[in-house]
Amino acid sequence: MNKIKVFGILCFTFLMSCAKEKSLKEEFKQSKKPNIIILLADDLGYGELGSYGQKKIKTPFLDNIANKGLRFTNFYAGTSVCSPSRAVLMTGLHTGHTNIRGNKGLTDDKRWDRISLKKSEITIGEVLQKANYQTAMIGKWHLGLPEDTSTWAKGRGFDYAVQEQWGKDKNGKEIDERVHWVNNNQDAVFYNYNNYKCLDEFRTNFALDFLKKKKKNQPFFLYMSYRIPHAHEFFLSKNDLYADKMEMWPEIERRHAARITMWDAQVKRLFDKLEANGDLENTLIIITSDNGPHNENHHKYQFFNSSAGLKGYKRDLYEGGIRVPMIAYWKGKIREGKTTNFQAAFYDIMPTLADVANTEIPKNIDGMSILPELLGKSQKKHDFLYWEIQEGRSVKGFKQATRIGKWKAVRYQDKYHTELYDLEKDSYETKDVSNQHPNLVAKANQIFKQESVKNKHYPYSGGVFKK
Ligand SMILES: [Ca+2]
Repeated sequence: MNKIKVFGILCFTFLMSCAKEKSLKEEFKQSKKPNIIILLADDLGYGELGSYGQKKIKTPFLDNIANKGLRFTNFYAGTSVCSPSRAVLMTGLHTGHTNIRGNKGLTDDKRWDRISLKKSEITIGEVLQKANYQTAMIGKWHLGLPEDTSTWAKGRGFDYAVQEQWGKDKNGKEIDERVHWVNNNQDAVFYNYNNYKCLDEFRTNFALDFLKKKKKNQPFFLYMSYRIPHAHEFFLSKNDLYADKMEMWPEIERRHAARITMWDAQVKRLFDKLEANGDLENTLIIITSDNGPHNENHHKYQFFNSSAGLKGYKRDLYEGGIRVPMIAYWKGKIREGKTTNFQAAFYDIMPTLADVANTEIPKNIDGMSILPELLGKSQKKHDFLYWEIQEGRSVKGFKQATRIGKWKAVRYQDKYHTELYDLEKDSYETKDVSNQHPNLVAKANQIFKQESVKNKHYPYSGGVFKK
């Protein structure tokens, strides 16, 4: 074949792929802009929903939604704890590029404390606000500083924001996490747990109020950030869910199961409201979790097999720490009742939502739109996925991982060793095969060096390798 012919074929293939891309965009341009909702659980493990194999904890409504939506089996959080994972979700950057890489980092005045999103990091809220969406964020934000309201959700792209603060401020003053701040500190509402089944009922009330008051002729984006099943819900009213198990299960485990089941009911309330408003048909809903199951406050993640057998839990970069449930629901639009093993991560959500809103995707992010995958169309794949985390102020707390197709490499820096697993043969990461595949290990190490950009708040970012 001569060069001209080859060039002609290449041009034709390129034009055809452009036409395909265009038709997808045209399809969305023509219809009314869809509403978008993210329902984010906090520390919900890969195995904690009935649709992901959970046998003891009941999640009937979400199981029903999974049956009518698209269920991902290789979907990953941003990393394995709250703040950095949520930073990834909001910005479309992976943790080698985000400003937040741990729940705490080194502040400018050398304390080990909270770090906020940088103003130059564009959030999903800002993207969708610019695309004429009404935006709302309710619940746990975890990306700002208590003393600087410009870093709160209201200042980062959300027209309506109800958020908690917790822990201590920079002067060491304890903050009551039951207080929910409305639109920065314009108002504050106290969560009196005696009046609600759980914190997520209290939060859902704000969401229902937003859905009631929003403008009808403008699309909306609701980022609903729940509490369950995080260990931190100390203020829980008495409930008799799973009362028949009181003799068999430790009380902490009964409460754990009860909270997940109560959350399921809160999600139902939200769906019912959407249906009553006539919004359900035109709303994309993403249901997922910010990291793997926790093992805190005397709760044992093995009790309900919360990671579905995957290795590790919250704070680990083994699969149990980062692989999370992800259900996408969009009545009549996306593939229904299907499961996909497509590999994607939190950083794909922002570009996907920008695509759904038919607006420009911010440049220089790590994610890509997975809208074609949702619609069952031809989808580009990632060459690899990347995660890092800084836990505590020492080199031991710096961890990195990458997934390259079926391979998974994990590097816990104090070991100076890169482990390698074949997830197709060994989904529970039991057999380190790094010795047999030096080239793959070298490739993973190259990813670890190149993807972790140095950051002054995280002293070990940029990789820790022996000289
Ligand atoms: Ca979390």
